[in-house]
Parts: sequence; C-alpha cells; structure tokens
Amino acid sequence: MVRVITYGTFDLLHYGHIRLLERAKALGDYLIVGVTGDDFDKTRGKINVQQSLMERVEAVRATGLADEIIIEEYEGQKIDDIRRYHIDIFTVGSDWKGKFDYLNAYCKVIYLDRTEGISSSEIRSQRREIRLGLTGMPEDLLKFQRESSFVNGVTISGICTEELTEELPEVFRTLPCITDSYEELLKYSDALYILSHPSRHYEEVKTALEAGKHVLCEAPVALSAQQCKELFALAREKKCVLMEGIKTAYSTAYYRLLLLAKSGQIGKIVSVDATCTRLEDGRGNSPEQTNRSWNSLCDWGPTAMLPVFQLLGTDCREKQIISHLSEQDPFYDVFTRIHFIYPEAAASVKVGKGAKAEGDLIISGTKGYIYVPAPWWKTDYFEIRYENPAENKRYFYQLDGEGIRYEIVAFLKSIERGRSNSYVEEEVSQAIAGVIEDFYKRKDTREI
Ligand code: C2G
Repeated sequence: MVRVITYGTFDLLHYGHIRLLERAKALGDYLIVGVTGDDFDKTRGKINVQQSLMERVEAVRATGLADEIIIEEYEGQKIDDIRRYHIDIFTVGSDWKGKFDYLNAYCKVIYLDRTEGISSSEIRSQRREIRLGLTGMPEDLLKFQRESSFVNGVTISGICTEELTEELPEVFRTLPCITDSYEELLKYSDALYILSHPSRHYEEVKTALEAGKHVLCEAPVALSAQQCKELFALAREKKCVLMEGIKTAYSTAYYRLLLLAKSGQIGKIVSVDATCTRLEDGRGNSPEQTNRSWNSLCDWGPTAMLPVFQLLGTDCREKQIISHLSEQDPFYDVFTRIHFIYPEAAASVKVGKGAKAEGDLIISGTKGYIYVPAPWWKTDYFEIRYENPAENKRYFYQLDGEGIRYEIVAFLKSIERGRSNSYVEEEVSQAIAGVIEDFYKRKDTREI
C-alpha cells in the first residue's frame, strides 16, 4: 500500500485545492491530509484565514478524498508525520517547488502543478473591502496604519485630524479623504478606527454608529459605565459592530495564558497583579499638552485592568484608586495604583506615564502562579511556576505587531458575520469605563 501525505490551510475550499487532493490521492492507495492549525498559520504569517480549523477540516472531509485527516501544528511536524505514518510520498502544489526537497531524505517528494486562476486570497479579496477611516493624531495612527496593511479585506479610506499640517506623514497624504471634519470622513468610510483623545470617544462613537458605521475605538470607549452601556446598545440597535480596542487581548500568548489560568492550571486564582508604565516624553506636564496627551489611567488602565476583570470578574466588592496628579492638571494622573477586593481574591494594577516600574503580570493561584515578564502587554512568552521548579512550564507564541493586526482581523470578522468577535467582553468594557468614571468623580479615590 502506497501512503501519500499532503498539507494545507484549505481556507474557503475551492477547485484548486480539490484538484490537488484528487491528484495526490491518485499517487497512491491511502491519502493523509494535514490541515494547518490556526496558531501554526499565524506563526507562518497567514493571519487572514477566514474559516476556523474545524470548518476547514470538515470541508476537506466532505470531499471524500482524504483517508485520514491530521492537524499540522508546528514547524518540522512533516518529518514526524512521515515517520509516524510510514509515508511513501509527500506531495504539495508547485508553488512550493524546492521548499520541501529536504523531505527526500524521508520519502519521495512530488510537486503537482498548481491550478492557475484561483486562490483563497483572491476569493477573500472578492469580498467587498471595508473602507476604514482613521481619526486621531497622525503620528499615533502610523502603527495602526502599518498593521492594517497586513490584513486582507480592509483599505484605509481617510484620516481626520486637527493637525492637518505639512508634517502629515507621507503614508497619509494619498488617502482619498484628508480632513479635520469628522462628518466628512464618515462619508468615505464603512467603519472607523478612533484614536482621538478619550474625552472625544463617546461623541465620535455615537456619531459613527448613528450614521450606520462600524467602530473600533481604542479603549476606553467612554468615560462612564452608563455611556459605555448606551453605546453598545446603540450598536445593537443600528446592527453595527462596536469593538473596544485593547491590542493585548489579541496577543496569542495573553489569550492562551488566560485559558490556562481559567482551566485551573494554577489552582484557584487569589490575586492578579498587573503593571504598565512608560515614562511619557514630558507631554503630560503642561495643560495644553495634557489636553492632547492621555492621562495614565486612560492610556494604560484598560490594558492593566483587562486580566483583572477577565479572570476575577467585573463585580468586585470594593476598590481603592490611589493617584498622584499633575500639578497643572488635576485630571492628569501621573501615576495610579488601584486595589480591587473580591469575595475570595484581590487584585492590584499600577499604571504610570510619569513613573517607572517593572511591567510584569503575575497571576497567583493556590497551586502555582503565572509569570509574564515585562512588557507583559505585548508578550510572546510566559511561564507557569510551581513549588517544584521541575514542574515549571514555559510557553512561547510568536506575536507580530503587538496584536493590532489580529485585532483588525477580529473586527473585520465581526463585520462580515454580523456578530461580535471581540476578545474584550462588553461587561469588561463597562467595568473599565466605570473605574475611569470613578477616578474623574473622585469616588473611591485618594490622592498621594
Ligand atoms: N493549491 C493548488 N492550486 C491552487 C491553490 C492551492 O494546487 N489554485 C494547492 C497548494 O499548492 C497546496 C494546497 O493546494 O498544495 C493547499 O493550498 P493552501 O490551502 O493555500 O495551503 P498552503 O499554504 O499552500 O499550504 O506546508 C505546506 C503548506 O501547508 C501548504
């Protein structure tokens, strides 16, 4: 019996894939098809995959061509599989010609002609591009613009900023819409990415939703829990997507550590301690600049509070906000520490643009703890540590672009599917807005 193996993502299965599978099957008597896992695809740069692993597996199974289906999850797995399944022939399309010659050491390698004129990315691009308008300070939007270039199905339609000066970065100068009028930008856009000052988020989100536009708003969505709740209700009423942007939520390592913590790997969680600081370049020390610059709680609070609310919930019994304020602006916190007390757990966050501390995340449990080194908010690595160091586990998940491109993919999928694909739960967004609201109202707040 001649045993053949082939691999692929098989996203949006089309006749190019099917012809490949048919010819692979014809090479022998038994065909194993390796479907690539989501993380493996991300690692090798395929972040635009539209279908889940199970949808892709089912599509391959439905062809009836595979005698067995396995999942390809890591670099080098092909060698393992060829040995494990006693493979005689490895085959793949000619677009890979030469890339798998090394497998000749283990089995026969055959490249089959690729079917011209069809590809998953072409099918994806036939879907209407989402025109995405940007609003905020141009230099702050550069990173987002760069990340969006990695994502299929989205095109930047314009930029709205008060700083329409000759220093507008080159990449923005050829956009269809360059304006200081938010209403103008809406005309060119199907969706908005809002990175303006937090004091403007509520109005800008509301205006966009009322105009039937989808919104990805950098956290915090609003400066009060009620306003936040109102905006998500408006989004549902308008059948639009409203997503709060916290890029850490889309980092694979963060997402996985959350699942491990929730699955009891460290026992019962008794404490979550997160620190996020970055010494501001002095922009936060003069009132007029303060108006431009986000205070520490708005800039870092959503990220720092994310693991607290996602692991311990949003209904803490009590909290204490302790802030050191700028002399020039009583609403610009240079450094803030927040303590949360839950019925059977506690949490603390430290955020600061005028103070420096170790930016790590520690999740303490009754069996062990999760340690995420600084800068934890864009980490690709974490450890689970136990009393017996021999039991410690280390995890690495490649992270490209700090999570922003994955956040954009999630936003587009939410729009395409008409339902939220956000990794930040609505009640978490409300809880974050509620803490910020209490800071501004000086509720549960003490000044140092
Ligand atoms: N294919 C083809 N003709 C097309 C499109 C794809 O013959 N028009 C072949 C590819 O060459 C590949 C298989 O169909 O052999 C699956 O294609 P993809 O899903 O794009 O998978 P790919 O990323 O090419 O994965 O490690 C090998 C890779 O996993 C192959």
